[in-house]
Amino acid sequence: MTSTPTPADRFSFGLWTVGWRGADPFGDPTREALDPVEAVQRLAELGAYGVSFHDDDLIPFGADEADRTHRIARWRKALDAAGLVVPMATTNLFSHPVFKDGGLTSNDRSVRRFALRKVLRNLDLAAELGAATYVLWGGREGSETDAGKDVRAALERYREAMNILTQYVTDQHYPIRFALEPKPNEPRGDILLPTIGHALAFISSLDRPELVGVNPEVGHEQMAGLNVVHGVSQALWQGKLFHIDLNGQRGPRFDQDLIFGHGDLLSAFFLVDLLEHGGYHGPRHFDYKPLRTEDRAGVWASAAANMRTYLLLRERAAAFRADPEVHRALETSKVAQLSIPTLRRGETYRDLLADNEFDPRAAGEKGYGFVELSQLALEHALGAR
Ligand SMILES: [Mn+2]
Repeated sequence: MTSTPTPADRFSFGLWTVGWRGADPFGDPTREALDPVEAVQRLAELGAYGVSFHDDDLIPFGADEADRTHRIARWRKALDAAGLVVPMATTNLFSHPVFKDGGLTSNDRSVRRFALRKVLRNLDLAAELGAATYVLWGGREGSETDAGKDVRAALERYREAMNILTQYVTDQHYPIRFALEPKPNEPRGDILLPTIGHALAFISSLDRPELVGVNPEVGHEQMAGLNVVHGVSQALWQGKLFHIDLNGQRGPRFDQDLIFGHGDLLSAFFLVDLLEHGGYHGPRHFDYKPLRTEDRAGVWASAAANMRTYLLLRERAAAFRADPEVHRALETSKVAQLSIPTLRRGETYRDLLADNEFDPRAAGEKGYGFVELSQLALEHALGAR
């Protein structure tokens, strides 16, 4: 059955996802800490191929050298035994109080220097574990008051940091690329690089833009009221979709990190269709939180649910693409015509200006048939066709 995940599907999970203990701003943890070794074993059993981590997920902040070495060796052994890879790594620059005004863009210069050292150190571990992508989610890079942050200076420091990091991986010959993860707010009132578009514009200002792309998260775009399929499409079009965080969200509200598909299901359907048919070959990475109401069994059920939902939607998207009725509806809607250049080969704007064959009244009267197409998609998504 295609809804049973295998490593060929390239599903990966953050250690912090299944390891989330359910603490929120109003309540204590509802689950015991999860051993990263158990996480690896269980995820492999469920059919995942990879696991990602923040430095602090694996090595507690401030751990001594011997403890660090021991924890890495123990985890590495578990990875090898389970046959899991580490496609992506990242840095925790948000939990410790030292990062309360940000890491790479803190107003305090000594904090910025400390944050950069923390990233550089974890880059060595990422390279050692074979991670191809290094994600930067700047959750604390922002402000609550516009009086307290010179945003232009903060962006300049962000750029300085990215230039140092890309210089470092180049000098070390690490085959690592960076992916910036946009988010509009939470935990800061406003976060820098709030959307995919902001991040793409920022990347174009860097010394080595080819080493930096984006890691869009479904819920983060939807928190901003944006269409994640459009954002991811633009990232793909610009060759910048280096990684993706799949999850669910119900519109603009706090970051829900629901199971993939458990928010806007139709958007999830179109996103899977885009990833499967749009040329994305990276990991299908889930960045979600198992509901706080669940016990350990519920955690593993939620991990399995993410993968199963993706596979079901993949199957539904393939059926949509294969349906002759859909082909006819796409034709009526002229969807493929958009890929044809507006001018003919060799044609100039002079030829264009001389073209007076067009009848705008007739063209204005004709419908595009998007309703039929949209309904066909919905029926395929529901498994009704
Ligand atoms: Mn999130």
